[in-house]
Amino acid sequence: MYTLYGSPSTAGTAIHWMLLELEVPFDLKLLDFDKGEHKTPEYLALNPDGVVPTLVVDGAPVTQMAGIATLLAERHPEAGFAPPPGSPARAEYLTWTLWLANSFQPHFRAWFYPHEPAGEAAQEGAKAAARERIEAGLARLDARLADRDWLVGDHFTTVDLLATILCRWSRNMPKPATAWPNLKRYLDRVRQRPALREVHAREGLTDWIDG
Ligand SMILES: N[C@@H](CCC(=O)N[C@@H](CS)C(=O)NCC(=O)O)C(=O)O
Repeated sequence: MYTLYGSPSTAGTAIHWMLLELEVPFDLKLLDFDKGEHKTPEYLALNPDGVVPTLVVDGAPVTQMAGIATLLAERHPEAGFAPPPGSPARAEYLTWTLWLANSFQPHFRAWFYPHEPAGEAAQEGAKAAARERIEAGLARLDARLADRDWLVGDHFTTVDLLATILCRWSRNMPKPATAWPNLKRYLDRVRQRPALREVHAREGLTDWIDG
């Protein structure tokens, strides 16, 4: 049994979407950031960073969006969301998963929480640097999609799920992901997936899903 701790329009949305893709039963606890529900001692015992998502799997908390998505793909191999260990696409799958989580996602954290890397006084500079790096990352994804439908292999995997959620986070930035033509084509296709549309409806998200 799964219990997901998330919050609307966050990294928790990626795992909420994944659970809907998998059509597995789960309990959902949406935390209210304004009330500090992600910083209570009870929640910090599950996720010491005080962030979402946390997925409780058979009673044990698992954290980190990319790690949870990969774990779910491995627990439900019938969905085909991760190339199995030893398969030809596995190396690319690991490379792109780790690139998204380690090299790309942190720049969004710096964009949305610029005081963390820079301190209160230097937030504008931190945002400018984060924007530059996010745009470089989006350009990298766009180039990858120039001659292929999916980031890894020949069908949708958790790499596409993670990339789509990160692209969504750029929607109110000066140059959002949809400004790149290959990414736009790709995202238009992914945005037709019923589970992504369903997670928007369930979390009350009305922007971006229709372009
Ligand atoms: N590296 C973490 C980052 C998670 C993260 O930054 N979550 C944000 C929402 S997108 C959050 O919980 N922010 C609340 C806070 O930092 O207080 C992951 O991938 O799970």
